[in-house]
Amino acid sequence: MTDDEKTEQLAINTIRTLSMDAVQQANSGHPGTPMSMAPVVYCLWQHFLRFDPDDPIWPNRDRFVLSAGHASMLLYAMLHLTGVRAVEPDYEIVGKPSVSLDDIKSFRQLGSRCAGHPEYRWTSGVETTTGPLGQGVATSVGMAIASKWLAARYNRPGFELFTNDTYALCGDGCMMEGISSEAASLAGHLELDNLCWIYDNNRITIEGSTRIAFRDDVAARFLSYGWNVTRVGDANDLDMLTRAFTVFKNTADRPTLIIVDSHIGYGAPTKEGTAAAHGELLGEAEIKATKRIYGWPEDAKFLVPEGVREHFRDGIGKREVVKFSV
Ligand SMILES: Cc1ncc(C[n+]2csc(CCOP(=O)(O)OP(=O)(O)O)c2C)c(N)n1
Ligand SMILES: [Mg+2]
Repeated sequence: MTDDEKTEQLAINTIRTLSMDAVQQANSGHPGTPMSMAPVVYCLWQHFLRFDPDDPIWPNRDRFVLSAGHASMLLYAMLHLTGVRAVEPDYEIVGKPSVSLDDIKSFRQLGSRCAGHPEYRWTSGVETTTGPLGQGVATSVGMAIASKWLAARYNRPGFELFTNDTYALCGDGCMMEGISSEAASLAGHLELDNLCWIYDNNRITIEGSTRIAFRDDVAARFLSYGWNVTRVGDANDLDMLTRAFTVFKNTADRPTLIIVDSHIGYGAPTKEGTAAAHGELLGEAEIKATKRIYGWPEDAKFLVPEGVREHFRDGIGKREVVKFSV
């Protein structure tokens, strides 16, 4: 492994371990999906998302929607590690972090910025409230339409004010909900090439295998809606993830669905791939064993190793973004 690859893994494992520790401390929550989707969100935020942590409300930012709202620690960990700033309700920027380490330590407690599910206008950097499955992906279609409308109305040659993309991360539950079908159908019809959904194809939901209740061929379904469909066979494969996001960026006239195969609770020796990793605590012993597998100090809690925040600052924090004032 090169030094860069080591730092990437360190950053990804920080997202995972913060999520595991927060759920354990809260005595409730959903650790499994943040653990498996950490590389996906890492790759997207660090290498593609045009989003300035210092100014999380500039109008032409890319939107990230966590439609699988139960995996909220994934988003809180990203907001913390990338140093997103808090914004006041009147939309004046203030200097405080949106999510501090203390907020993460008080995950799911009354008044915490890290509520069980992401809340819009409660935690800066959260683009829309999610939790009811299907809702986030549906909202993302509206966001993509809004961006197209603004571009059609205001962009002029050489003055492209609105060029942003919208990404949404969803799971099996979102795909089961009827609202995702309606919204995806409309997105295909409108040829929203500024819209990318990432489907966490882990074949597990709250009650067990998806075999119990769901047998859609999701790829075929989305092809019939007129979407571009691509696959990543392993959620840990950063090269294939990069390729998939690049395919999205290079695709015109249709939205893109990236189907990512993953193992919920990745790394947990007895719970990986099981419904237990969806919404139950891992437990102290399993957490220690998982940390050992990650090469992490097994007794450390809420650890952000040196270099991780700097790594994000040098990636997403430095990306050139074209801004304008309103
Ligand atoms: C409309 C709706 N119905 C039920 C729930 C309760 N619920 C939360 S997560 C979940 C299972 C989701 O499974 P999946 O999307 O596959 O997520 P994963 O377990 O893979 O993280 C359910 C049924 C909900 N949040 N919204
Ligand atoms: Mg699932």
